[in-house]
Amino acid sequence: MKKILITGALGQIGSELTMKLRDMYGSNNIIGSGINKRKTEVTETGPFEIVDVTNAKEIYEAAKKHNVDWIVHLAAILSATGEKKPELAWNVNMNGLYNILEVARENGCGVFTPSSIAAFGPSTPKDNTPQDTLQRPETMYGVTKVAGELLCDYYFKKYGVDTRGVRFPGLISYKTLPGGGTTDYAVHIYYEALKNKRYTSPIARGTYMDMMYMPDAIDAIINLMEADGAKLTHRNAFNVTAMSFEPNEIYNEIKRHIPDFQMDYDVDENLQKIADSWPNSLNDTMARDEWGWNPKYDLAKMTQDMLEKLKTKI
Ligand code: VAH
Repeated sequence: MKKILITGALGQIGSELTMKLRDMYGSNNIIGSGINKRKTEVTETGPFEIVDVTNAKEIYEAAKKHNVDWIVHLAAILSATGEKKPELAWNVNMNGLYNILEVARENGCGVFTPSSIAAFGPSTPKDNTPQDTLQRPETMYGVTKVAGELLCDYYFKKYGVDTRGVRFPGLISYKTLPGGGTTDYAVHIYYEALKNKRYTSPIARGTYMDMMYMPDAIDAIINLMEADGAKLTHRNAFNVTAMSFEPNEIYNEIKRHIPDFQMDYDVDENLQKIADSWPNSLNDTMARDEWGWNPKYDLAKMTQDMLEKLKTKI
């Protein structure tokens, strides 16, 4: 039976992944952790540890106490916050990952940690971006993601640590708000459409970015972790995507459900500079071929579900 330690378990991905894995493997086998603790279903339905990933001892003690065989490492500083606080982003994203990999090496654990479309930069082919291509990101977040991919591959090749990851696009969900991302607009627009029937987009019309609904992201993590490692040619990290859209397209899809919804633009130049440096659309053929990646939600199906679920939440 898998015993899994999840860092960043109170975050946008962690809060949903922890509950899904507890349903699958039993609550006591899924240990949530975070830099602090607040009362949520994650802290109340199974083991939870206070872990600051920049403190190797805290990671080691949590991994040893629960005798885990996998670490899902989600704690990170995202792109927009990373540009405001680059030193913090380097410390959490790089030193935190190094600590996780060292604990995994010493304890024989596997490690899943996500990369991002942010691992690509302005010189990367923008459309149908290949799995193996130029990666020269110009954000601190992107630098930590490329370096993180290389570090995870190093630990696999040099020490045999079973490291796996995916390059996530923008993730959209209704349970836990994202924090500090460039793609957060694609979550906030749903809340504002329901609450105020108005939204001002910080991202310019025509700015395409890859996106994915959280249920598909959770399936990607679980399916890659469950995949037969012997059949993986790539490891860190797989391109995965479900859709690519620009603000006017998500606005029009929401408008199909809320006809008097209005949107205007007040472009945030810092966010726009980051968004412009990322691909328009990824090629995720390798993930489909090597471990059966197959997303279920497109923009229409996601919008239907997001609005339905948020109506009961707001
Ligand atoms: C961010 N949501 O905006 C994250 C993600 C692809 C973007 O890495 O920073």
